[in-house]
Amino acid sequence: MKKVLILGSTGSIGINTLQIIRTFKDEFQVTGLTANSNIHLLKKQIDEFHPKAVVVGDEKKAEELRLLCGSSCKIYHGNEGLIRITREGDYDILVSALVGFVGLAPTMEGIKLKKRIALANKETLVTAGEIVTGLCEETGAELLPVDSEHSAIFQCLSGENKKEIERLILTASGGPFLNKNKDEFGNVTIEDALNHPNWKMGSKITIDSATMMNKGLEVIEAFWLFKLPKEKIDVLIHPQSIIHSMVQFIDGSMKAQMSHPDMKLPILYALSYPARYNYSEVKTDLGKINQLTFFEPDLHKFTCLKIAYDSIREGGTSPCILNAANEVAVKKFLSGRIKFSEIPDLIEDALNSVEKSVNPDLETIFHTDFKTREYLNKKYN
Ligand code: MN3
Repeated sequence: MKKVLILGSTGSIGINTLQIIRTFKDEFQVTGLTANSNIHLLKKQIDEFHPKAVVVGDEKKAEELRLLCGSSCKIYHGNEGLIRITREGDYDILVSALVGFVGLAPTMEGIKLKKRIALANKETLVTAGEIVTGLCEETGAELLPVDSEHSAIFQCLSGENKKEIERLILTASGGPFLNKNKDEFGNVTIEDALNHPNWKMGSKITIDSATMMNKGLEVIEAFWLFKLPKEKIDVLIHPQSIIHSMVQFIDGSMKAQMSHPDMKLPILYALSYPARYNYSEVKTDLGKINQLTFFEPDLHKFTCLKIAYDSIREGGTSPCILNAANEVAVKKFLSGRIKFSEIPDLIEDALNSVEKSVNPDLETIFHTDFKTREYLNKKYN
């Protein structure tokens, strides 16, 4: 029986992870859960899975939850609570599914303790890829990708020699605005942007899919996970989202991993690896899908993807600034303060204005993240 701690249990990845654990009750046991504000769902999860400890966003939420739960489990709160549960918690697998930069510090705690990390938090590798992968090598912690693209590449590379890889091809659905012209981007509404054609996800990542920043962040993650030169990581639009990514080898052969788009599959693989479990909930019938199409992304239209590529080329704290600026810009778009078309403008402004560092340590990364948010929040209040 593997013990599982889920950071972000009321989010989309967290809910799907619990669905998998519900199906494989004899294999996995939940020992810890965390949620930011949705304590009513967290209460239901506590009643069903009986974790030993949970974390909520702040003290007020912790008090509310104590009234609901009594003393059935330990309740911590805030960032200190996240550090405490990852440092002291009793677990084998850390499902790192918090949204945003806040996921970095608790994930590092799991790596220090040599746990298996089922990584769904993009920011961990985007902002601190060098430090995080270095620490994994040092401690022997396993980093298993939950994101469907990286899980696909990880599966395609099984049994292969890294020296024989020609290139990685991350597929992208293209999001809801694939067929819109760039000059229409100024008028798209929040509802339009939240309406993803293939994947049901949280609001931050859905907006990132609409701008294609999501794919940019994934290219940066792939660079750190698979340690290949940046030139060997390509993006291809594949609107059906059946092929989750591909690897091309030096002999010209390609491997692709396919399934109906459902996050439960990469989650299950990250939990069960190296085994595959018998699971029949998600059916893939290629006969019904009829056709798979592909085309090159338009970097002029999807400026965010181009900016992300540039930031990997620049390295250092550039991806950290990119990430923080994008988080701020998406928040401002979702609260109606800026237009969809202004998201890349804010990110470029931050990349041109916030002080950069070539070889950052963890402290510099936290400082740069803070400075980027401060800069944009002051300027675009
Ligand atoms: Mn993805």
